[in-house]
Amino acid sequence: MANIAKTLAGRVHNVIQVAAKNPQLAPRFYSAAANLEFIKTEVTGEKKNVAVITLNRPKALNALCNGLMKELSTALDSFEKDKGIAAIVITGSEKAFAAGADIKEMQPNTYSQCIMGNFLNDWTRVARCQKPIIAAVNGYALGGGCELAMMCDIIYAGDKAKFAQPEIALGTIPGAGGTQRLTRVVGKSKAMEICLTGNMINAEEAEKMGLVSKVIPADKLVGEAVKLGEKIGSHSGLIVQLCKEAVNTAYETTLQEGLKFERRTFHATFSTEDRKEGMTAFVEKRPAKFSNL
Ligand code: CO8
Repeated sequence: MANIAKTLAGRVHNVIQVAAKNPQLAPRFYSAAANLEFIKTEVTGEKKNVAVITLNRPKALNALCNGLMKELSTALDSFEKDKGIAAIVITGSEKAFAAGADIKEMQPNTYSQCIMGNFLNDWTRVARCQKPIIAAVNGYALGGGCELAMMCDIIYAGDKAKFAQPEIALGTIPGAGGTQRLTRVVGKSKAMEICLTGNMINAEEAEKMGLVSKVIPADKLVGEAVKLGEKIGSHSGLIVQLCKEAVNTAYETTLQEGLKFERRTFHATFSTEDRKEGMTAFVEKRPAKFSNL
């Protein structure tokens, strides 16, 4: 505990020093940042409109314990409310995005405790976020780590990333999307093989099967994910939100219902100032200035 306090005090001190010398370079840390034990948060990008959440439990390869998931949910609550944030990046370390749910914490759980305590019910905050979330995956994304990445909207992988659903080797099955989201993304045969063997797949294979959208050298990964967040953030936040909802609807409904939802949402954009501004700016050959109205 004393070590954690010392590390946090050192980190805060360094941030204050950087900010004092170069205020424009200083990342915006949230007031609660000094109390975080399992994650780090920072606001970055040229316009300081991309939030980066770094899972920070190195000794356990970022295994997802209750404390970590609570801090992650709280950070998402605050970034979702923050009008200055356009996109969120979730990342880990070079060795591990997350090596799964914390097996040591789960080990004593009984069936009754899982049911009565609704285990994992509050671990899906990422999937409910209205703002776009990019997973920047370096190293291991195993079990719950892979599921956490799949709850995000876009996955960028470092070239050494490794994905797996190894729950089968622990005598259990994936509990937060490994049998469902993965199957929708990669198809039945591949998802079956991944879930029934627990085998790891590398970044290249993951890209080939559509699980990740890009493979990037490990040391450039977070920077590229932030750039992606900035690009998304250059558009209207209001329309980005509607567009995210429309793409997600493709996973939840039939093609006809989805197409109807898309068409109605498209029509609805015509009631917004940002649609008017976007098209007017094109016609007037100038950059659009969006207002989220
Ligand atoms: N839980 C708890 N501790 C872990 C975990 C984990 N999932 N993974 C690694 N650790 C710990 C190790 O116990 C070790 O701790 P210690 O030093 O105290 O012994 C430390 O991290 C370093 O790990 P290793 O020494 O094993 O490191 P290696 O480089 O030799 O191996 C591996 C790395 C291959 C990643 C290996 O650690 C491993 O196989 N880990 C377990 C992977 C796994 O089975 N994950 C699935 C867990 S079950 C699950 O995720 C259910 C999902 C539920 C939904 C979640 C929703 C978001």
